[in-house]
Amino acid sequence: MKEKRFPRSKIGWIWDNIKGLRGMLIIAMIGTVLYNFLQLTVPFFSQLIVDRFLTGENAGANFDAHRSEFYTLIAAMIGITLLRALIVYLDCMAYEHVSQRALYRIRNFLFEKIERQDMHFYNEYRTGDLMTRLTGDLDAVRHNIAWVIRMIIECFALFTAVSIYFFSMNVKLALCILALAPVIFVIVFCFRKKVAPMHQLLREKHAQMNTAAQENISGNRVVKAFSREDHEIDKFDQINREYAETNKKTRLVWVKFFPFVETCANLLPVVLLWVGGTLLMQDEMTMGEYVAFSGLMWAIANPMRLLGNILNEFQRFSAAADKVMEIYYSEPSIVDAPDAIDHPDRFIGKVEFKDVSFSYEDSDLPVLSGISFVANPGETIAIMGETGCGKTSLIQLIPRFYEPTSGEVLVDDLNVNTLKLRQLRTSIGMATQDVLLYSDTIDGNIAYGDSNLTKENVVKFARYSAADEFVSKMPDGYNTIVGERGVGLSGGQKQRISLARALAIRPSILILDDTTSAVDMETEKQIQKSLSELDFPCTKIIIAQRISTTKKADKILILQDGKISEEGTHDELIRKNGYYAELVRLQTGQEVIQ
Ligand code: DGT
Ligand code: MG
Repeated sequence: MKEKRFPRSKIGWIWDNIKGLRGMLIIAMIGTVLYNFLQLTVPFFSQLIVDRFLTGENAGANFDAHRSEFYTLIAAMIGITLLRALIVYLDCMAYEHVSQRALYRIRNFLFEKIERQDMHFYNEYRTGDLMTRLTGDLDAVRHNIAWVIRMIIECFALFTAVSIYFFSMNVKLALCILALAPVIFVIVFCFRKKVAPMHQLLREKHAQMNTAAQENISGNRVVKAFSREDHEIDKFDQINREYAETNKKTRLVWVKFFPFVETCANLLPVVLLWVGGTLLMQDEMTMGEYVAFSGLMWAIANPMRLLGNILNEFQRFSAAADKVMEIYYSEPSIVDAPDAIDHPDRFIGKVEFKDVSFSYEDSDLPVLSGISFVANPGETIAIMGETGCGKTSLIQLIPRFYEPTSGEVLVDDLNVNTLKLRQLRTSIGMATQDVLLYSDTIDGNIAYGDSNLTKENVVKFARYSAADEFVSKMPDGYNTIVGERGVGLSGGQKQRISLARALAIRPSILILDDTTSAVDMETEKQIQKSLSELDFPCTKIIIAQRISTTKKADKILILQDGKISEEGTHDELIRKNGYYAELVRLQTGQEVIQ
């Protein structure tokens, strides 16, 4: 897998995202060190008590003479234990707070990034994969702040504190015990090398599973229409199985290494008994010290055992962070030019293509070549042509969804790439070929581009698009909630809502991509009449298949294989006796039969 380069390292990136919370995180880290050092106080006091009051030469006499000291030590042990519990509690809260805030921030930032991306981005990334980045991957990042960082400090602090304490008590025994540490490091290093690619693979499988689920849920109608439920269930089962297998394999990597670590950890008490016992017998250490060593043996063993787990989680974070940072640092290629022209006034609505050629970034095939035409303010331009000839691609160049490979697209005689995207796009009302409505009320959907739109205006635009009639018949009228992608509405109804939505922003340029294809002839006529009587100036660019839609246009463009093959009014094109005339013959023939 190729290594991605980002402007910041993963830790630097987290650091950037906890701005304002850094103080709290540092205090939390100090807290972790503190409560781990406090762990040593109990064995330390135990050592004192054992040596003075339980096993020393004058133990009995000491106990009688310094009874209050004995109780003070016991009380101190209880007090410190309680204090430690309090610090652990506050510490966990602080880590949780910092990690949740960072998660919130990064998620909002990512969402904004995704929202502002261009079409190319959406062609490249699948919804399920993006969703995985926004949820599972980000949670791995949060877990890294809340748990992994804390555990690393905890292990390190505990190990260091205990090592210092051990050395202060008995250097020989401390050396013998810590001699095992390098072995652990070698094991853990080998483990890291093995497990890192596993986590990357696991993360990919997770995204694939989410993509499969998402595509199936949103495409459930197609699945049902073709009775492909069993096939889809089998397909999902396969992906799910691969994910589960990869998950298991990743977990099993540690299981292979674990026995070695466990053997080292289990050897610690043996070393203690052997070396410590010998030293005890040779009077080179006291019984209290032996008890302290024994009581703290876990503090050496536990970090050893935990290291694998920590590393595992860190690798999970690392794989997830790569994916999150890829979006975090991605930049759309279509953005405002640094010296973009400010155009706060309403556009007059002149659209001009000057020798425009275009192909999609991911393929070399030319989609449009040498396109030139002018749509004067207020005119209606119709674009016709067989499927796949480049009609949708052409109109997408006007709001700069894509950029031409060569040539210029101008609005009001200004090249669109010199305009501010926001000003350009809010001047264009677009009803796309693939209608997408939001899970909202019909009212909310129509007023999508202008949330201050009054109720009367919503109705007015619905009338323009011949939607009022069917909407007002619905039990909840304009308050009817439509499901995702407009479930609950017919194709023609969705198109009419989408047309009302495009009109509601009173655009200078209205672009309709096959918007009345699913509407009956009668309703279409009604819509055309409304469109010619709009109460605001508007240039209309209409893609359609029906002659009845395009007949009255000021200019009809016929696209063939990405080139304009015919251009003119209805009468002119009939006289030309080309593709358009043939279309008229074909369609009017059909209309007569109807
Ligand atoms: P329609 O809607 O079926 O009547 O067809 P048009 O005329 O709207 O065709 P259009 O512009 O969608 O597609 C023109 C060509 O470009 C066609 O060969 C498919 C290809 N194409 C469309 N969208 C993309 C895209 O996002 N990426 C790539 N690589 N090719 C695309
Ligand atoms: Mg199209």
